[in-house]
Amino acid sequence: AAEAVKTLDGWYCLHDMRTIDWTSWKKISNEERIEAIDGLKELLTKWEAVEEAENGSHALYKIVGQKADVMFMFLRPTMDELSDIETEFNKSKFAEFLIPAHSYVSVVELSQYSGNSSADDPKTRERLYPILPKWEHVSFYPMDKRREGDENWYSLNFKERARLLYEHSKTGRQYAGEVKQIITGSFGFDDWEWGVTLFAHDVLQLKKIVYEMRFDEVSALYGEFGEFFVGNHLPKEKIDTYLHV
Ligand code: 76R
Repeated sequence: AAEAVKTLDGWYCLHDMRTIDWTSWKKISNEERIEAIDGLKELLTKWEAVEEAENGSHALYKIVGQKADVMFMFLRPTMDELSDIETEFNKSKFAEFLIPAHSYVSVVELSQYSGNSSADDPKTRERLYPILPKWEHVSFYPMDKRREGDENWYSLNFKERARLLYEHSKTGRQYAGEVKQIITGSFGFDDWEWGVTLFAHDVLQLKKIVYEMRFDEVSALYGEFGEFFVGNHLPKEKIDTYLHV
């Protein structure tokens, strides 16, 4: 059998997408809306303190299109903390106006194809425990590696997979500074094998990198993709305007 690659695993990750029930949001009084918004901002302030202490990270994006309205991305040292966040958020006033749209559970993953990096190395630590960039745009999608007939990633030998991913990384590096990617593994956690979260200042770079990578042998032969979510950053200061009705 082919040999599994060793991985380094970092913070646990929850992508939580919600649709806003604007009809009921519009029906309540201004006071109630203020209460709900204040509650949301308090949670964000609490999460900011966690991020400040480097015990996790989070980001909030407005999803474009009908798949969802907002996406929270959370990173925490344990899966328990992710469920605590989810529960606390679900109990909040603001959550009364949200309809679950989608969620994805995974863990930040670095695969060790090109030599073993030490989990203590500061550069590696930065990648395993990343403070999410609050760049203007995000694209999130899950993916698998194909396991069909002659195109079976899981029966390729280690060297061949390492070669394919090395080629892949060369495409990736051309986007240095333009696109930041966080690969999270979700084997045993969710319906796909990996989550891909891409951040960009220029939204078009998200299209360009995903398109260009389709031509990399690894994606062309072995990439299978799920639903895509694209969004724009929603900083705390803009929440009032966003939720104003
Ligand atoms: O970890 C590293 O940076 C080393 C090289 C590397 C690996 C091992 C790398 C680099 N990736 C790796 C693994 Mn990647 N990546 C994706 C997608 O849309 C698509 O076609 C694929 C989605 C993007 C956009 C992307 C970007 N990568 C992986 C894996 C795990 C495979 C496994 O373990 O079997 C997946 C699923 C995956 C998918 N990758 C890079 C990028 C970018 C931008 C880089 C360069 C990073 C840098 O060097 O700064």
